[in-house]
Amino acid sequence: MSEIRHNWTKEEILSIYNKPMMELLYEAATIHRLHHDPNTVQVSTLLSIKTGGCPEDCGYCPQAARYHTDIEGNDLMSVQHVKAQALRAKASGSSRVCMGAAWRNVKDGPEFDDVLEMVRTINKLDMEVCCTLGMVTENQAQRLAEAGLYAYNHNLDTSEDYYKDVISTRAFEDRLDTISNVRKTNVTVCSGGIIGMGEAVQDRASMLVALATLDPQPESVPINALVAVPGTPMEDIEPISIWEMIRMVATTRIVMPQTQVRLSAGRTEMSREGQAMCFFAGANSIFAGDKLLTTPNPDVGEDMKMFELLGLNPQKPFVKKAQPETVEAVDSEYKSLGEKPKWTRPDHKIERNEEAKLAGKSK
Ligand code: SAM
Ligand code: DTB
Ligand code: SF4
Repeated sequence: MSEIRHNWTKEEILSIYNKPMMELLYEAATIHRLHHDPNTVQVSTLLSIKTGGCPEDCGYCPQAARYHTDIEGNDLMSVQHVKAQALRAKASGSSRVCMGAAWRNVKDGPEFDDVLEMVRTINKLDMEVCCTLGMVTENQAQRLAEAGLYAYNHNLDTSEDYYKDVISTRAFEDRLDTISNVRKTNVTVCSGGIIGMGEAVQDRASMLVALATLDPQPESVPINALVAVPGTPMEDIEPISIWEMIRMVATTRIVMPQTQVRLSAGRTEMSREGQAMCFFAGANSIFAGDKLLTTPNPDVGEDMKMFELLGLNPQKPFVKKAQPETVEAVDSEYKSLGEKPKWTRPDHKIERNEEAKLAGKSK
């Protein structure tokens, strides 16, 4: 086993990222094999339990209320609907369900109580449950843990520097604070980012420094390619090349050897050969199902054909960590505190975000 290092520097990571491709692939694949079965890839299913209408201004996101995108927003899904979708996901080979909500942060109340019930319900189906609900306090993270949450997704998304060019309604520090709140529980941490938002390679390296120097490192790191959605501030950004995705996956694998590296958004633009290179370079998870949260994703049947072609097997649930126990609502040790947490709101002006917000008004 190679050692887990928590003192990576940006220069070291950049020099890995920029290695000749064949050396980078060889090194990443070698480390991958020391820690993981190279023929196993986890299949997760995303469920958008609350779509659109988000008060944040994330420049990449079609769900921000202020931009003029075509997505159909809706209220929180019912527990029964979530259960039915989870059963479908399980039947099609998924071992994990990730529920996403277009919220800035979790607020105590009936909606959060419903989400806790969704977590209990899916955990009882013997699937790994992940949530991505925005910022959470320590008490909220504890309540999710008690319900049986396996993972919490909260991406750093980019470097601390570039974050200021992407989002003005919260700060990079808020993301780290939420991750640290989750870390105080037995819920595993899923945190990664997006490439292809106009950031420099240096920003990608800085983001990896921020993730790899966490101790412990995140159990899961999603690498998304920007899906440039019309109406968002990033609608006109040119797509990145597959080689950048491969370099990013390989570098992530090398600096975080034990982590599940997720080949996340952007797969509709990738060939099978491109995805195979990503699996070779250390990616060992995908999101399956014809939709991510709001944007298209490859058809699950096509993905299963790709698995067959490459001799890949879907990973069983709870291979990396035991299934958490579910505590019922009536037996809960952690009650709602009704906190009004002071998450920041820097509110600096980001030109392209302002333009995208105003654009629809003149249409
Ligand atoms: N609102 C919560 C939050 O922001 O943490 C959870 C949902 S949010 C949609 C989850 C993640 O989706 C973001 O952190 C971002 O990495 C990813 N995402 C959103 N829009 C994307 C896009 N257009 N392309 C790629 N990834 C995107
Ligand atoms: C992550 O890193 N990627 C997923 C999951 N975590 C929640 C979300 C991708 C969303 C892509 C844009 C959309 O479909 O709205
Ligand atoms: Fe809201 Fe999350 Fe989208 Fe940002 S990424 S606008 S917080 S749903």
